[in-house]
Amino acid sequence: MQIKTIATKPIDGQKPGTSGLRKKTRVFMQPGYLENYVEAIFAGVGGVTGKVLVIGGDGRFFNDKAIQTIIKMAVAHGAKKLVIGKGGLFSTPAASNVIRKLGAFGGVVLSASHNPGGEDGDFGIKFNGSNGGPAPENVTDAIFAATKTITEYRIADIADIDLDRLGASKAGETEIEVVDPVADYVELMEKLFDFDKIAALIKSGFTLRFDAMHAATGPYAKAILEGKLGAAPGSVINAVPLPDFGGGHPDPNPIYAKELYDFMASPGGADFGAASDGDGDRNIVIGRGAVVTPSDSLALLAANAHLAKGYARGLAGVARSMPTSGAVDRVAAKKGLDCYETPTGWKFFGNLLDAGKVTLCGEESAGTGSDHVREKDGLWAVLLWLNILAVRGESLKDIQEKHWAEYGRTFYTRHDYEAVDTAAAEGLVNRLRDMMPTLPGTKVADLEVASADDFAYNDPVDGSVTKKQGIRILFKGGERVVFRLSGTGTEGATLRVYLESFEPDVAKHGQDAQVALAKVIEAADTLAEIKARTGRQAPDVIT
Ligand code: G16
Repeated sequence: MQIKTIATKPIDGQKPGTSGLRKKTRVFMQPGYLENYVEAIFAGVGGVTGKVLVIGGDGRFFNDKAIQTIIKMAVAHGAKKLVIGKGGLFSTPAASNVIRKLGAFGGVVLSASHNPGGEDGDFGIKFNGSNGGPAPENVTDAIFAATKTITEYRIADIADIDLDRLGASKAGETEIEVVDPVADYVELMEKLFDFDKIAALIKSGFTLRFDAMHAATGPYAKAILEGKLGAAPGSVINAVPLPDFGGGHPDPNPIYAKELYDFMASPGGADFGAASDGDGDRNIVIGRGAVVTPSDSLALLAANAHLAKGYARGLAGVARSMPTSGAVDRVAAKKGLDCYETPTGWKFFGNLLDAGKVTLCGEESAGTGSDHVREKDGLWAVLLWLNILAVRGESLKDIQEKHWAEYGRTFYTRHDYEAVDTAAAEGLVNRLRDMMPTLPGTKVADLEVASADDFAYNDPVDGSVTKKQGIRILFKGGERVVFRLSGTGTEGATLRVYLESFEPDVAKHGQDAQVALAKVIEAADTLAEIKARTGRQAPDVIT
């Protein structure tokens, strides 16, 4: 086996964002682009010689080719063993599970998550550490630093591995094993949830529909929902992962998962609907006549998780990202649980989970998860919901309304302005930052600003400090608006505006969130001059 050392030069802009490096697929396909970044990963994590690595992705266009390159580079670096999902597939949570189960050094996960795929779509790559979670900031900083000093990369001159054939082979010192990506995950879910109770619910006539959006979760959802739990064949739709996600956009929001939302709103809809994203870590759940916001889902799961066997012992604590609504805080307060507020990015939950401080975490961006892996987990959330529905024997709508009656309802919405001119978006945020000291006392749209700050996080486990994580403006009535720029977009800047208000009055819980939040929305636009500065009259996506 020949190992080639290829001279190269640093490539600008290989800075990992909220979740690894995400770029246009064509950018990744440029000669040397992927190779440079993989070499930088290997350098940033301290080398992979003699190490076990898990490799897989969400199956999007270029996934297969990228995996072959990564295999050859890991072989050239003398990795001990590479464990690869059949067909090059691993959902993000399944990869996290396998890393943990094998005690691997880490994993390379290929995905741009909810971003569209295809040659003209997006691609992404991230490194997960031995805890199964996304690399923390000190590691992503080291990887970025390595991209700026790289002079060469190493790659083994070997034939492509047949990713469709299960089994082990050897290249140089490296054992390469292609494994079933689904089996270990199914086993883990069986340990956490009462499959017999969920199966009995389904047998009694309860119907469900799961939209896998032609992405990574399809095979897992088929195996569990239809295979193990007895849901009718066809309950899992768009189940086959495709390189272009069937021409769709694998983001389970009301725009891109419209097929599911429309079905659930129709007279023939199911009792329970759910969808996940490109790499299977996000989820949304819908009941008959009830859409659950991700922030509410976290709160409801926190209030009810003990009904599933894997969480019967109760929760150690809960965590949410800062822009996620305060609904879960109210559950934590009532149950006497610690509640942590972290920056956006699942990597920030890793230390809290590893230290046993929290059991459940969640984000407004359709992510919920627990200490069973170190990633958010779409199908896990769906199964926890089904377990709760099976035990309580009530509809999702009833459960949600009872929850609001007990804890109050936190109205919540996120407005996204996508592909905005980067200078304009940065200018908007910088201006708000400059205005912060003078904002308290300002009256706007009938609301009075109580405080304004730029969120900073002091990690209670390792003491690291992360600054500038979003401008928070709190109003006297408890309403809140948060402004931040996305770290996962691949075109211009995406401005995210997170809006919420708390409503204790049950009589008002039935309102539409956009109506209930009208004043907060108006205040946000006036304060930040959103329309004028972005040139947009309305958000591109409302969730
Ligand atoms: C990633 C992160 C999440 C984050 C989301 C959106 O998720 O893991 O923690 O909430 O991006 O981040 P941003 O607001 O910066 O775009 P995923 O599902 O895209 O991997």
